[in-house]
Amino acid sequence: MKKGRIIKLIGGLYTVMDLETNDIIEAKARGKLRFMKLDKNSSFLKSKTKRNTSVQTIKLSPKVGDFVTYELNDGINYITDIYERKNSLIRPDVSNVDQIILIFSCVSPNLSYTLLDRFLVLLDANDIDVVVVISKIDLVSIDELQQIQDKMHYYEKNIKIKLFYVNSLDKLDDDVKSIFKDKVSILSGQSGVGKSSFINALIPGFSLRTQETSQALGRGKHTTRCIELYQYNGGLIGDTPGFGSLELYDMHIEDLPTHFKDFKQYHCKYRGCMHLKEPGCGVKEAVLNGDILPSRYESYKLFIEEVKEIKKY
Ligand SMILES: Nc1nc2c(ncn2[C@@H]2O[C@H](COP(=O)(O)OP(=O)(O)O)[C@@H](O)[C@H]2O)c(=O)[nH]1
Ligand SMILES: [Mg+2]
Ligand SMILES: [Zn+2]
Repeated sequence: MKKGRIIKLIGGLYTVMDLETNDIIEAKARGKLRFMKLDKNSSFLKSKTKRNTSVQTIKLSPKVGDFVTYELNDGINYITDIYERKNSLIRPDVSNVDQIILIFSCVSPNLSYTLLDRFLVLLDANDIDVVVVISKIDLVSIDELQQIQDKMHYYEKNIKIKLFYVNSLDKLDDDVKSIFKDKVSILSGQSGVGKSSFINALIPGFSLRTQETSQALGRGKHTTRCIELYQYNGGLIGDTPGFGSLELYDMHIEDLPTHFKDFKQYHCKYRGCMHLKEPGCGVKEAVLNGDILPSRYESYKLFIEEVKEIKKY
């Protein structure tokens, strides 16, 4: 039995990288994988909100990112087992992700701090590390860049996120390249922020289709359909069209404050303070003092309303 990792899936055919030899092979999934017995501690159940206490049988298909065993049978490689997943994203459909690289551009489209806050809440809730890359720094003035840097410095300092500034049409610094070392990284961000261009700049000789090239081919905006992991710097990188759903649908309202890490250093009079109308709220005081970025608190209030709205149905 051999061990490998799925790096691509198209039309039921899996591309698997052998863990020992790094050979790339094609494989199919065995039917029995669809009915795996799981106990209550299985990571395959973690994404479900209602956890069952008994042993369960679920329908399971291998997905990109999975560690699997496979064997040759009558000239065809079959995936025989899937190892437990460290984590699992739905859209993009990929597992065992070490970090998400969030790309935001300075302009076209403009950097949306609300979207950044939304990503940070979702990724914190899923316990996935995040690196933020700001692209297209060559398209703004020094003053405009300074404004972005001032605001982003708040995130670096108070949320401890790793931050990089790039121009993907130019050579990238080695410290940007080093963030990918031995890790599985998934790029995410709005369409047009420069995800494909960034990968092209990282990997010499690579040419993923970017918006420019796809418009020239008359294919419109959505150039990246399914996920594929590319080998880079001892790890793997995946380019995605962005997260399918950015709704905070399985979020409990009481959990929302915990995903705003910059709020945690302030003390409130009441335990479980939601930082809204409560008296003696350290967070609201910090907003008034200018210690918390006003847009952070605006995002917080917006997400509270959204979670309330979703819970109504
Ligand atoms: N000037 C400049 N243009 C960029 C940069 N990154 C991407 N672009 C351009 O922005 C457009 C969208 O890039 P693309 O990589 O297709 O974005 P994606 O949709 O996120 O994959 C293309 O026209 C790129 O050439 C950058 O750092 N500087
Ligand atoms: Mg792209
Ligand atoms: Zn409070």
